[in-house]
Amino acid sequence: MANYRTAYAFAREMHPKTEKADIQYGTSGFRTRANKLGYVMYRMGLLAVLRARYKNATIGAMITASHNPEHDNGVKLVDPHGELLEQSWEEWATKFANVGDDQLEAIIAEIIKEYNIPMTERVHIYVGKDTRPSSPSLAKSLMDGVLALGGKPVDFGIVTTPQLHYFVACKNTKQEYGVATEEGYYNKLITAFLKLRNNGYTKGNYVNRIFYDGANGVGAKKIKPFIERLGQTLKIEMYNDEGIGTGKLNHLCGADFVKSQLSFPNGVPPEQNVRCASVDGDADRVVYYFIDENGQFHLLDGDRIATLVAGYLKDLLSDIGLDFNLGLVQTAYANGASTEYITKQLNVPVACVSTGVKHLHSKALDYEIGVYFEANGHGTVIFKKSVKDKIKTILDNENSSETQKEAAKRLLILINLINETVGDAISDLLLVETILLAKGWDVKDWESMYTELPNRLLKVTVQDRYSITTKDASRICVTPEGLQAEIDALVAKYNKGRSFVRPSGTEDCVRIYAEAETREDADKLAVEVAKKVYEMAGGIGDIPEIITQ
Ligand code: G16
Repeated sequence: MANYRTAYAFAREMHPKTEKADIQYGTSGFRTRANKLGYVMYRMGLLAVLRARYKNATIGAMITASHNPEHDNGVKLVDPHGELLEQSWEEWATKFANVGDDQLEAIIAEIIKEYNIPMTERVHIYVGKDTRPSSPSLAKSLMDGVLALGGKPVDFGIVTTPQLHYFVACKNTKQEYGVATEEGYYNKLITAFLKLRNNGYTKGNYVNRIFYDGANGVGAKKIKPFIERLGQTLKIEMYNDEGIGTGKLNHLCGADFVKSQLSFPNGVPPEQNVRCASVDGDADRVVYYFIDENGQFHLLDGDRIATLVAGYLKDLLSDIGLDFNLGLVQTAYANGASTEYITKQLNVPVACVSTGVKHLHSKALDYEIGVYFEANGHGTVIFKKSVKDKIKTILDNENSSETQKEAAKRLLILINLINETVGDAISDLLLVETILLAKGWDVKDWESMYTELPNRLLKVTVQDRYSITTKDASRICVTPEGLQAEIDALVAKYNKGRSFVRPSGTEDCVRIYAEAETREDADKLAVEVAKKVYEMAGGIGDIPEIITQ
């Protein structure tokens, strides 16, 4: 009792609620202007301790606003296996953030009663932060909350989001997943990667050289141990590594910029046919791209990574001679051509879920091997323990052929290269490089797997983005009434047209997606739908148009 009374008193004194407007635990935790978040962080520190005690495990808290501009910040909580906070607790997070200072004591008592939470354990909360100038003070607020309820904050300093997820998984598996340190993370990935390259690092059209855009964030800092230790096996040329506080984080660079603007990021030299990769502000997504001999930009996004990975896993499994229930999870943003390729060419079932890693991750758990990727480059692969165990038996079985054993060995190493806890830009990049080398492919070979339908993303600012509600994994707009019928009418004008709209969970805007048979049509459809949203959902500011860089 004394514990949370102290927390309550401390909150009033040190971290009073400063904002009147409610805030919601969205697609990826809380995310807004950094100067509005002090008390929210403190309260998430409290909630993290309660969650850790309830689960009798270490919980993580990552302070980041990922792809958002530098002035924003945010926090997402990480559950015991390294996955995102369970959805039923998101409601508690939202309640905790929005109650008045004088109601905080009551809500702590309510959650303790509801879950019968023992208040004696001294639980650990792992805290990580990105490179935003606001992150240190927000981390301090969060750790104040942890301490106030008698938890023990463990500050990992500046790390990528996937590193923090990895640390939490390591700790809660008693280091079975790996060693819960940065060095442990580097060792695990680098060892696996080098083993997979020990037969050489060039083959066919594959060249062991890439350009890497660090988005002027933590992804630039944390690629350095890889650059040093991979040496000639993969020559990574890094760009966009500006210092902290320069205002350049994600500015005209990074995965989100490249994906949404369909253009080269600032700072990366446009050398013809060189594979380039951009990560986002907390290095949990990656997209590839290149510029061809005609100066044409080509994007290889999360859909392309998903198809490459799923196809390669199928090949390995067929060499091993084992048949597992392999499935792929996408969102409505997945290009229609990728879904068709996966279902028809790869014969892999595809599920479509709402945007947000949490939705994809939990759906992927339905499969023995679940591959999930959002088109924006966020994704990974999850393997059931029974799958890993069965693959190991191939190695031990004297009747297994050399081909079977080789493929089984390779797959087990590949699993160590993959960060199964969450999408990880660096791990995904190393995975892509491994597969391209194995196939002897350059970017053009990779791109030729299927022909993508041209598509366009746009944003519209409206008075209240939550006035847009959707269903069927965001593919149908429910309100404002009549908007879906208007979208349907616009889509019908274009060959292979498809479009949907949804409120962003990370930015104050409505997102528009459109695809069609030609680039011109995809762009036109996107603008027409965006204008409809602007008209019918209370648009503010500029009327949407395509701005090419
Ligand atoms: C977060 C989520 C992603 C989601 C993205 C955009 O990414 O982790 O799953 O796709 O936001 O979400 P929205 O369209 O709702 O703004 P990140 O990389 O920003 O953390």
